[in-house]
Amino acid sequence: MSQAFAEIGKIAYEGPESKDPLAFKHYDAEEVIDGKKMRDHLRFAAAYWHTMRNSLSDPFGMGTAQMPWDDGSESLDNARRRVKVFFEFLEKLDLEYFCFHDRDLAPEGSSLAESNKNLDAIVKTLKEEQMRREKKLLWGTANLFTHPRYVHGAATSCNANVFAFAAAQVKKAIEVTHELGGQGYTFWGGREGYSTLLNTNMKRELDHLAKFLHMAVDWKKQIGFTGQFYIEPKPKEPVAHQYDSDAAACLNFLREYDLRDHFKLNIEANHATLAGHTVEHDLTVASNTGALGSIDANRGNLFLGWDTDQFPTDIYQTTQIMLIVLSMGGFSTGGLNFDAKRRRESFEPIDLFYAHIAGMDAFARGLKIAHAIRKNGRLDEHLKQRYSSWDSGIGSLIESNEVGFEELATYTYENDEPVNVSARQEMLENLINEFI
Ligand code: XUL
Ligand code: CO
Repeated sequence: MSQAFAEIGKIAYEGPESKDPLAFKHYDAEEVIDGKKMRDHLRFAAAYWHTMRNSLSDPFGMGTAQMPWDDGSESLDNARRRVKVFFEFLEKLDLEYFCFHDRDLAPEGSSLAESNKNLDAIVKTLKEEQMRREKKLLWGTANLFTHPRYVHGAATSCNANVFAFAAAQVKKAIEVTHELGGQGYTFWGGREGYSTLLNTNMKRELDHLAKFLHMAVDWKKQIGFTGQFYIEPKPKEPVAHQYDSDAAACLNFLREYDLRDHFKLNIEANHATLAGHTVEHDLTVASNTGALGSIDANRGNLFLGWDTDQFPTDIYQTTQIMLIVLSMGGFSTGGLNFDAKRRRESFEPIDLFYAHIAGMDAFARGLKIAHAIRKNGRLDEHLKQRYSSWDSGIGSLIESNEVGFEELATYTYENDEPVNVSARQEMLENLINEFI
């Protein structure tokens, strides 16, 4: 097959002075920052569902994306062609990783057996392309939300037969992820939640979800898959109340059901903001307990109340994200997956390149800025100073469990009213701006 993006060559790093929109201005994969190549800090992945399968439709209008390589059919030939186009794309952008849902890759058949056969056929091509182009699978997942059978959810469905079907589908998706050398597997609870409590036994549904995940852990062990399992929080959409609403809710669920050791979180920026948090909030909640595994890199829109999945081009946000990633010592199995789509108005194939270049450059800058802030040390020093009352005296006695209410009452009787110091928020925001 001739190239799908014949007029586009390999995207090169040309530096900040370049005016070429098809060049990297900041992402220099081989540049070493803090002892590690940029590519290894950032571990960029493309999302198959957005890159190859998103027609850019919205609730009011049909798809606009031009995909000259796609004949719109559900044939296996068409599915194979897409895989080849995808790997050409990864190669030209020097994207090392990718992620997929089972049903993005291959058409759903009229039975599970047929669906699995379709999947096997496409995975064969994918594996060949993966070897040939030296690409890696960051994580795989199963689509448990598009088909009408999942109308009431999958693992949390009121219908036990649907639970069984979902289990069979996930079993296969984990096997395929394993076969492709996947470094992780993500559970995003697409319809695991409810619209009204009038018809919902929440406790029973959550028990079932936990059972489902325990079965997945068992299966993973049985087949020897050593990749990391992730849960991806999202508070709403498609249903009004999704159970895995944010990082804290997921961690609570995992602990309650004795699953914490087997899962980390895949935090998506736009999901955090839908939950009413900043992305750095959810990343910090996860990272505090060693559970920050991977990131779905995108951003939301202040003026639209849904998951707009925009490309992450806000340098302020990429800086904040990279500050957290650097302070946890970097990714191990995870990375930055562009779970992002072009605007419906950006419908030409070349926009796929512009969009990913924009996201990669924004994260490269975020990485450089975050590293400079850390190296400079003033932000860290301020944080250290702010909590210095805990480093000696009464603070250290509290932290080392040497005092209780009685001693603290005596201490307070004997001392004056506490004196507070300003939090200096604006000064610190300006400090960040100094580096941007
Ligand atoms: C949906 C979403 C998913 C997951 C994978 O909002 O983010 O694409 O990342 O199922
Ligand atoms: Co996502």
